[in-house]
Amino acid sequence: SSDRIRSSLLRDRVVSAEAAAAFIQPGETVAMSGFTGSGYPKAVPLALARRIEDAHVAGQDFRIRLMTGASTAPELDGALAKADGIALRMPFQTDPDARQRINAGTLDYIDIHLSHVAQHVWFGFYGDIDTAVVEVAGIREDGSLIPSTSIGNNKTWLDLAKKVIIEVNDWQPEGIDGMHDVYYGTALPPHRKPIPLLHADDRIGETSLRVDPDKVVAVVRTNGPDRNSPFSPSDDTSKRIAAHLIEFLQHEVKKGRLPANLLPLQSGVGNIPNAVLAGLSESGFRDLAAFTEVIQDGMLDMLRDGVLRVASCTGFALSPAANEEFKRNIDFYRERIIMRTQEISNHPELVRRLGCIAMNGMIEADLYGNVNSTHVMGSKIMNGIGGSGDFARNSFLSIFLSPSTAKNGSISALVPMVSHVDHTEHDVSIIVTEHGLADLRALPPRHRARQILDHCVDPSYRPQLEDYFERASRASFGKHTPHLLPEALSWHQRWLDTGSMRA
Ligand code: 0RQ
Repeated sequence: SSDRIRSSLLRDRVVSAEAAAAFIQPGETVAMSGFTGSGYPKAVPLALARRIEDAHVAGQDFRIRLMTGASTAPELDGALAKADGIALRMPFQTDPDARQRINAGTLDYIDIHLSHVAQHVWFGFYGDIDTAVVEVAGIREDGSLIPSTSIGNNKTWLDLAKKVIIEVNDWQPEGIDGMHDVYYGTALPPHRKPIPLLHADDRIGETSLRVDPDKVVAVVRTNGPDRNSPFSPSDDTSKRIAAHLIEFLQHEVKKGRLPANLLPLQSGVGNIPNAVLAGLSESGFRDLAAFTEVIQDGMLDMLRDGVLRVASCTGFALSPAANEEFKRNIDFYRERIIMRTQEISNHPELVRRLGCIAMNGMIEADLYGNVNSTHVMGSKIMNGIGGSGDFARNSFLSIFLSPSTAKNGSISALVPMVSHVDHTEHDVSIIVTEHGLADLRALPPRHRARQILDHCVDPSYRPQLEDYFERASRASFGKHTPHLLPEALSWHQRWLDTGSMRA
């Protein structure tokens, strides 16, 4: 096929990954592409990790402050964490090596809403961006960049970085050209204007990213696959969670609170969201739309089967098989998928306007509907809040899905008080476990507790939670949101002490 680098100016900047990595200096703030394992740079981070290891062997200090769109892959987060090359990481990551260091207290991590990243950097909260490292699918004659399988914060990185390194990945489908919609209408307060997007499939921007060629210090050719998360088929628990949710959505349609083709779907990544998507297809829903961050296997299936008319996203998380399908039928998907910057894919203004149905996983929820998405036992971070808060607060329906227990039943996902709060009781409308669905809408706190006790908690923990609620309802200092403060977090402490939350 033809050369992906069609700008002669930028073709002259092609160098090896090692030569490109040499532009990055110790202490720099480096902003990279990548969102849930798609569209991240494949070669320069590995070369940088080797450079950092060499520096450490020579007794030199070499760490960077690393920003991305969201999670990346072993070749980026993994390699740089293993090399002890990251001083500070934001805004979201899922790498086991980085997680281990974060929880050991040796890697600083700032976990923020994904829609906040670009604007907080523009506001100057994070200082200067020294270097941007961005993967693209190609470079046009005029030097503009054809994004690859994620956009994330790339517009902001390219606009703000002092130096730019571009990776051109031949593995990405050339036919992806035209799928993107990069909005250049953002401004800083007090000069902001309404974002002119009224439907999930509106196009409001350009198909490529602009970059000042004078800032491009290196272009690197690569040919390597995205992370390709393996796909595990839905288990029984996921299917039961999905069935409760779908029954609820059908009920809402019958009541006239939702149209027959629902409202734009936002779906987190993982087994349970995949089961929900599969369940929607099987239940006869048609002509759906998605306004979401990540497209995973389930949404590709729905697009192919015509269940989903259109999907807006900023990145992908596909299995190897789904990735092949995506590349093979790229002309079909280009007509139905619109990729945006993450400040737009997750924009509160748009999520509120479109009235999304937000469906995300959680670690735990409490009697009153506060949700913890991030911290095990209140202190050990799992991944991060990601985009769940952007959608939870602003959606038409804010739904959280989880098995009722974790770690072989030694942990109840429904507890007296959450050990960390990401989504407050004010942001949560529905909680679903394999046992049932708690509808918290328009209910005061003690009625929300009743919903969770009656529908969500595992039977093996129900008497214990009933007992807490009953005693708290009698003895609490205030009766609005009853709690027994010395006991509120005792389930977590018991698990730390004994390995089980059971009394
Ligand atoms: O740990 O892998 O060590 O066994 O958490 O749990 O049940 O596989 O569920 O993959 O859906 O993850 C909240 C983490 C759920 C995820 C969370 C342990 C459990 C297991 C995974 P192991 P499951 P999921 C779109 C939206 C925030 C970001 C977000 C998440 C592991 O959904 O990161 O929503 N959400 N983004 O054992 C102790 C509990 C637990 C628990 C689960 N109560 N106590 N451990 N686990 N519940 C995407 C983006 O924003 C980019």
